[in-house]
Amino acid sequence: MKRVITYGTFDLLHYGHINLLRRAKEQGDYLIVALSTDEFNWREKQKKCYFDYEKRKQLLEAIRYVDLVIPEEGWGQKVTDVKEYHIDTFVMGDDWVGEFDFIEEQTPATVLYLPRTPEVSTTQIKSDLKLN
Ligand code: C2G
Repeated sequence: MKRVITYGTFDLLHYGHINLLRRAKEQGDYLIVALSTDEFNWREKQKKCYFDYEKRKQLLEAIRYVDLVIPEEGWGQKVTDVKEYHIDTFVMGDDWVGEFDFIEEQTPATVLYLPRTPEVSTTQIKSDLKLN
């Protein structure tokens, strides 16, 4: 069984996220999503989510491509996660290109950056909604 992991906030879930999750699942048989906790988002990304962690987790668990959702509580957990869950492929959108190459040096996993869906983002959705 080929195991894949990806990380993110996934607030205001949209088709860009779904495109990423679909392609991540195509890399294997089992997809784990490490979902940023509210505390991590605020402390490390200065992001205040519209939906809290439990709601964002509930939405992700309803997606056919997603097999398991675990909390992302800090930047430093990725190597441990990859080893603990016996991950074969670590996937992120290419806005992160290069940022996680160390995973290949420190674990047996392959790192794959996938093209983002260009025209949609949670930030854009929030800004558009303010205008209407
Ligand atoms: N994404 C995408 N296309 C978009 C928007 C997002 O492919 N239009 C991808 C991102 O590249 C990322 C994933 O969807 O791989 C989740 O996006 P975010 O929720 O914005 O995640 P981010 O805040 O970048 O957190 O430790 C890593 C961080 O937790 C990633």
